[in-house]
Amino acid sequence: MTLKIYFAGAIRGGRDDAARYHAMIEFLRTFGTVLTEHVGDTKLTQAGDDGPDDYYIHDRDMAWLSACDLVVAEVTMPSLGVGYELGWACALGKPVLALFRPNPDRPLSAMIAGSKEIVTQEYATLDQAKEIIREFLLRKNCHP
Ligand code: 6K6
Repeated sequence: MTLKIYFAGAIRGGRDDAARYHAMIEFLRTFGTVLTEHVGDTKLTQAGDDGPDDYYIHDRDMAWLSACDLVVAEVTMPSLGVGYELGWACALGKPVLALFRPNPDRPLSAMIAGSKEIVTQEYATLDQAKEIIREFLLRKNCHP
């Protein structure tokens, strides 16, 4: 059965990291299906919309979150939506990897960094992020 991956990254929180999300999603696609590919769409703006309304987006994303095998999140750009998704992912018992680029001006929320359910890993380069993702997935017995 194909691995179902839920990738979370900021949308209304800010799109500065959209190209990074895109590259991570491309890498994750070598392991399985990424249910939330639109998060890495570099044409999707902070103000844009890809669904009829917010209720539709929320319910569709929650259905994908319930259906996924695991969650990978890029949490450097603070996002209420990503925080909400990670809280639900933990409540649903999904394995969660959170990738974070350290920045002295803006430390990661203690609710993510201090969660025992969330595996938080710091990285600097995309290659490092890919290696972290690969190790996390292999530990979950997921192979390319
Ligand atoms: C697109 C651009 C601006 O608003 C949108 C609405 N479209 C969304 N489509 C799909 N997923 C969304 C959307 N808005 C938020 N999400 C989910 O929340 C994604 O799965 C992201 O991981 C997360 C981003 O939350 P915010 O608070 O940064 O928007």
